[in-house]
Amino acid sequence: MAKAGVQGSTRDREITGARVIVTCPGRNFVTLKIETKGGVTGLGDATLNGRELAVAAYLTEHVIPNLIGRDAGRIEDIWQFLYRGAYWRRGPVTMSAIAAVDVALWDILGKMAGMPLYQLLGGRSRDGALVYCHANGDSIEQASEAVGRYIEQGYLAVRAQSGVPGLAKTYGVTKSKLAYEPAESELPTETVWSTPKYLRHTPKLFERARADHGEEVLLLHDVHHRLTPIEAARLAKDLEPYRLFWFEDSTPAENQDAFKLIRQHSTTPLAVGEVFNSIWDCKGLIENQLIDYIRTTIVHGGGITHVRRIADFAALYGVRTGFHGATDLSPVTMGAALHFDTWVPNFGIQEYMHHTQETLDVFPHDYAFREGRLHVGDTPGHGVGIDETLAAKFPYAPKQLPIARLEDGAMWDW
Ligand code: CS2
Ligand code: MG
Repeated sequence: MAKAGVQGSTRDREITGARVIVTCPGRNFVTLKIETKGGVTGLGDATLNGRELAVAAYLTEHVIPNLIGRDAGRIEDIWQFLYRGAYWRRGPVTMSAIAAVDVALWDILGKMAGMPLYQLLGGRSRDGALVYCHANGDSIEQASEAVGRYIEQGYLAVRAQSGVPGLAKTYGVTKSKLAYEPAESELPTETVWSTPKYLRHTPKLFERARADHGEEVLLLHDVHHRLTPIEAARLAKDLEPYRLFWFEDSTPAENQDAFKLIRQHSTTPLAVGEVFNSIWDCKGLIENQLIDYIRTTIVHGGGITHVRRIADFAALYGVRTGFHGATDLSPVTMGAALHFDTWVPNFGIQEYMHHTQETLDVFPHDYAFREGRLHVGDTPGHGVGIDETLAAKFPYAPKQLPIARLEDGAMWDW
C-alpha cells in the first residue's frame, strides 16, 4: 500500500544503485546517476573544475555505499545524513558530492510526481530567467564590439572583460571563438598579474562600453578575487558613473568584513559567492547588507536543499540570487538552477556561458534562450538527461586551473 505523499510506493522509491559518470565533451564533467527499484532515475552534477576526480572518489567511496536501500523520497533526511554524518563538514568537495545526490533525488521526485522541479519548489514566480553572457576581447575596442554582438542577439545583460595592456593573459579573455575555458593544462599555467595596470585600465573599458552601447544594457564585471579591500573600494567608486549591474568577486571573501570597506566608498552593487559552499560562508555578508547578489549555486552549494536555505535567508535582507553559470558547471546544474530561478522570489540574474555543442549533445535538455531570458520546459524533474553512449566517447582529461603571480613573482589570487 503506497504511503501518502510522494507518488510511487516506498518500494518503488528504494535506491537500488548509483554510479558516477565522468566525461569530457570539450571539458570534464562529473555526473551522478541514482537508480530506484521502480525504474525511475535521477541525475546530479558533481563537477568541480580542476578537482573532478576528488568529488568522483568521494561519491564512489564514501557516499554511494550509504545510499543503497534508502528511500529516494527522503531528500532532507539524506541531506542531513550526508552533511552531519560526514563529521568533516563543508568544503567544495563534500558539498559538491552532497549537491549531486540532492539534485538527483529532486529529479527523481519530480519524475515520480510528474512535475517540473519549479512546481515542486512552489511554482513559477516568473516566465523566464534573466541571463547574462560573457563578452571579452584583447582590447577595450574588441571587448566593446563583443558586447554589441550579444546585444544584437537579444541579450539584455552582458559581462565585459578585456585584456590589460602590459599583461600577457587576463582572466576571462579568450582567443578562441568558444567560451573561455581556464582549465587548459594538466598542471596549472602561470599568469602574471598587476593590480596598478588593471586599476588604470578597467574604467576605460566601461567608459567605452557605455559610449558605444548606451545606458540600457546591463553591464557586469568580474574582478575574480584580485584586489585588496581598499583597491576594490577604489575601483567600485571609479566605476560608479557607468552604473554596473554588479561588480563581482572584488576581493577574496574569506574575510567577510572586508566588504564593509567597499560599502563605505561605493554604491556599485556587489556580487560574491561562486566559490562558497555553505550558508556559513555568506551569512555575515548577507545579514550586514554587504552584498547585493549571492552567487553560490546548486552544484557547489550542497544542492537545492541547501541553496534554498541560502536564498530564503538572503530574501530577508533584500539580497538576490545571481547563480554562477560557467561552462565548468554542467547542463544538469544549468537545468536545476533555472528551475530554481523560475521559482525563487528574490531572483536577480543567471550567468549563462555557452556550453559547446558536443557538451549539449551529451546532456539533452529542455531549457531554451528567448529575448534575453532562459526558459525551462515542463518535463518532470529538472529536464536534463545524459547520453551515456556518447559520454563514453569522451574520456577524462586531467586539467587544472591557472595560478597567478605578481610581477615580483609572489603568489597571488587567480
Ligand atoms: C568565473 C568562472 O563565471 C565566472 O564568474 O568566475 O568562470 C570561474 O573562473 C570558473 O568557474 C572557475 O572554474
Ligand atoms: Mg566569477
